[in-house]
Amino acid sequence: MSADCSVNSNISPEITEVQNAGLCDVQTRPCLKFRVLVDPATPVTRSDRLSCRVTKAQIDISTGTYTILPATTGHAVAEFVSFSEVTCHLPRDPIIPPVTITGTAGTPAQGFLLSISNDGVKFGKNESFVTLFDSACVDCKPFGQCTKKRGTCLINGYCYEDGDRNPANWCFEMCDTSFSESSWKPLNPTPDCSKCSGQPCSCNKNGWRCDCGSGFERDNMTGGCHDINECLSNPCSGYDTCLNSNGSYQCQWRECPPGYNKIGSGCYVISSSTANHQQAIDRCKNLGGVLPTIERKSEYKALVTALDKKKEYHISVNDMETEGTFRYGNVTSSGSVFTEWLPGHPLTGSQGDSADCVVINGPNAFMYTNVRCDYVAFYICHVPAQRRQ
Ligand SMILES: [Ca+2]
Ligand SMILES: [Ca+2]
Repeated sequence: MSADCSVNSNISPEITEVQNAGLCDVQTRPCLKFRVLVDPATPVTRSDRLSCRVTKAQIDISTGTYTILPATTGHAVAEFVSFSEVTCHLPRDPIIPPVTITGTAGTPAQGFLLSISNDGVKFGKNESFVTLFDSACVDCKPFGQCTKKRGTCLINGYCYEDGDRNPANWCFEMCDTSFSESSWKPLNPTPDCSKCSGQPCSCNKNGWRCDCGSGFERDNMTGGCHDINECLSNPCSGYDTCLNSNGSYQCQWRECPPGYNKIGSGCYVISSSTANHQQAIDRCKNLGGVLPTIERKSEYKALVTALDKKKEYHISVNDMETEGTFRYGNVTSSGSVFTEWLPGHPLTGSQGDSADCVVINGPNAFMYTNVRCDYVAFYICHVPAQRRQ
């Protein structure tokens, strides 16, 4: 062996002191590392092979003693701090505060024996003892002398303070030390679903939570349920009216579009303003309709009962295309056109040449009167009524 610094690898560092007398409360820090001081006579070497050896010890809090578990010995990461100081990493903390509790039993206190090696083979003779514990229900002194604190619960190996709820069964079980320090006191809560708008609620770790069903959505501010207004997304077809309701909606069947009235077998708007023939066509188009096509006398009779006998109304009949041949404005093929002409109408000759439109003439018993197309009158708009499927 040459006289270089590798000589030190043959020395096994002896621990003289452990951080905080070997005690670590998981309530104050994670307890994943311990600093240990080493006798300067057996110095630590900065080397890849520097390692800590860790052996688990089981602590019995009923007697305040520990039992070494030899089969658990293993090497752990060691960090070189100085020739007389090392940080040893411990196995992942076995003492988990009961936040992420599972069915697995915990332990409120856990011991470890530590020793150090410069070469990963030869370890110091003095093994040091460290104790990890949860001060929520355990008090510990060095060397695993742990006792349970009175007035706390230790259930399935986890600590709880008086009044704590079971995180896995929040609404129904509680640590009540006047009932038991080692088991849950069953609670008999009344579910509080008052803000859920009639929807059910269930328990989670924050208490009662609304289970908003279909047709409802959760209010992020209050946690309550409120009705979804489905009508805002226009779910109904045709002229149907959407009626929102609590948790649902309905489409109410309607024969005529909004603004139109059912008269006879059609849907009509009777104007309250006047226009010439083309303006009347345009205004009806804006209302989704057309000037009316009246095919049967029964329809004509029904319609005129809704009209004012002091007014005249544009309808679609005209002879713009062929003088003397009257057609519906929105029908190109000629066919039988129902007419109820005022005597002397339709106009003929030069009068007929300039009079190509027709109004229903209220003062003259609602008979068809041939007028110029720029004649200003009231008008009627029409859409077919919707047939129930
Ligand atoms: Ca609704
Ligand atoms: Ca004409």
